[in-house]
Order: sequence, then structure tokens, then C-alpha cells
Amino acid sequence: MKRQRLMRVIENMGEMGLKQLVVSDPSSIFYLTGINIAPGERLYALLIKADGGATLYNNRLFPLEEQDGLTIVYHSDGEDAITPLADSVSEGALGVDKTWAAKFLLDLTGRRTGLRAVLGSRAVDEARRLKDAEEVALMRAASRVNDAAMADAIGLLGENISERKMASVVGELHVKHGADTAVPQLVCYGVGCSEPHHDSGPATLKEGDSVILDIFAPVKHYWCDMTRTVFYKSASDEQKKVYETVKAANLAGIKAVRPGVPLREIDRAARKIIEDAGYGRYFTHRLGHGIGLDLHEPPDCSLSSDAVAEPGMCFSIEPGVYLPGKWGVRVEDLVVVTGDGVEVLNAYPKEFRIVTPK
Ligand SMILES: [Mn+2]
Repeated sequence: MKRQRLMRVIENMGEMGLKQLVVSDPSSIFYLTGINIAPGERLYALLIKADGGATLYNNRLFPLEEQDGLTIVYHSDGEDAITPLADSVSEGALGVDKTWAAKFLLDLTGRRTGLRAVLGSRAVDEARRLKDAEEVALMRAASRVNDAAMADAIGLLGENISERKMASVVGELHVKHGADTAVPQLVCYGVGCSEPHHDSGPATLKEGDSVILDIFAPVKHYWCDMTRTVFYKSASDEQKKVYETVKAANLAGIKAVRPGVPLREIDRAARKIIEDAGYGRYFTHRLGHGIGLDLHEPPDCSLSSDAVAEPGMCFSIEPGVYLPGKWGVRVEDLVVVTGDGVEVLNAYPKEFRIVTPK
């Protein structure tokens, strides 16, 4: 068990009035135990008690080494997996993870009258969103991998490589530079860039296309995530103007980051640049998302966020402008809130750039 992290979670449980909590998110269990399992549809749950007790309910398919401070209760396929958990919880409020499968939760609450399930994810989420020094070092190292993959990817742009092909090549580049695994990437050319989450397809490059490379990977379990937009062979005056606007918004967002600033003010600072340039209605999403053991995790950096920047928070700053039926631009960096300001994790340049293959 990662004792300090567990203690933080228990402290948060106390503030929420919770004496017991079921953590089922595999990333959260990894955060607390260092155990990494992808359980699929099987029961996998860590029961935390306010007195420090921690019990992991786990399928025998995933044998584990003993750990100090952690009791492991195994079940086999075909066995009733919920009964041991149901026998261990007390009457009253039970915190559960927001993503715990309804089949387990309803089975559990159906067996124990007097048990009241409430959303409990916040206890772990609020611990996870403040990265400790070890985690910040891992986030930095992950973004180094992404910088290297981006440099290689931009060097490969040409008419012979489709969006879909580039999306898989970038995954291989990540692994080459040290990522845990290759994941499908978000690569958009031309009109594909007008959709923030376009599905990379068979499109190939033609002169004047914008190119969005939104690339991400886990490195030692911690995610990197960066977006760069370049233009292929030429760019119009409007493309240059929109690019400079989005880049200025990215810089304004970064500049607004320091401890004590509400995250919605950071979104507002970036959004204002785009609105003032007349493109506000084409910036259709939040400014950013938390990142760490998951690619997207709390806190949101959006106009509706209640979070206030604290040292150790790590999130993306990714303004974009998407012109329907035409093209689009997004510029994304990861930041960490430091003791007195901000550290940007990405070093890959974001100057306006036209790429012409040799
Ligand atoms: Mn992102």
C-alpha cells in the first residue's frame, strides 16, 4: 500500500462523512497499491475503511504478491464474488466509484438492507489530482517522450501517409521513445480538422491543408498529451491569423495558471483571446482536462469548473478553433501548477509552421 496516499484518501472520506469506500477504478487502485490489473467484466474492488483497513477483492486469474497493509480476498470464475464484500461492509453510507458496474453495486445493495450507496469517487479523485514529486517527475518524463514522437511525426508528413496510417505510426513512435504501449491517435488533415474529435480515416494531404496531430500515450502509467497544428506546403492569411489567435489563447491560458486561481478563470483568459478575434463561437469545448494515470481525469479546466489551482495539479491547456466544412487549429500543452506559478511540460515548439517535404 502507498500509505501516504491512502491516508489522504481517508482524510477526504472523513470530510465527506464516509467511513467506508469501494474503489473500483483500476487506475485508482494502482494509485493506492501499485497493483495494475485490467479485470474486464470481473469483480475488482478495493474496500477502504476509515480505520485504515484495505481489502482487495480480486479474481484468482490475477495472482498477487502479499503486501503490507492490504488483505486480498480471491474469488474464482463461477463463484459468488459479492458475498465476501457484502459481509465486510457496515450499515449506513458506503462510498462507491462513479464507474463501478451497476451489476455489482445493485447486487451488493440488494443483499444488505440499511446500506446506502453514495458517490465516493471524490475522495480518491481529490487525492489523485494533486501529484506528488514522484508523479510530477513521471509526468515530465512522459512529455519528453511525446516531444520526441511529435518531432518524428512532423518529419514524416507527406502525400504518401494517410491520417489513419499516421495515427498508427505515431503509436509506434511512442513505443520507440519509451511509451508503455501504442494507442490509436487523433490525426486530422484539412476538413477533418474542423471536427475536434475527428476519426482518423483514409484522407491524404494536399497543399493548403491544416494538420492536427493530437498525440498521447502512457509512459510508466502516466499519460502525456500534446497537440500541434501545422500547414501543408502553404497557408492562407486566414489560416495564419487563426493559428496565431489559438496560439495566443494557449499562451494566455498558461500565463493565468498559478496557485489560488479558479480553473474557470484560466479557461476565461484563453477564451477571451479567441472571442476578441471574432472566433468565439468556433471554440466549442472546454479549455482542458486533468491528466495523470488517466488521459482524462479531474479536474476539468472549464467555465463550469469549481476547482481552484493548487500546487501539483496537472491539466491540459488546449484551445481550438474549428471552422465547419473548412479546417481547424488546436494547440495543446500540459501544465503543472507549482508553488508560485506554472511549469509547462511540453517543449516541442509551437511557432506557426508550414511543412514542405524535401
Ligand atoms: Mn488533451
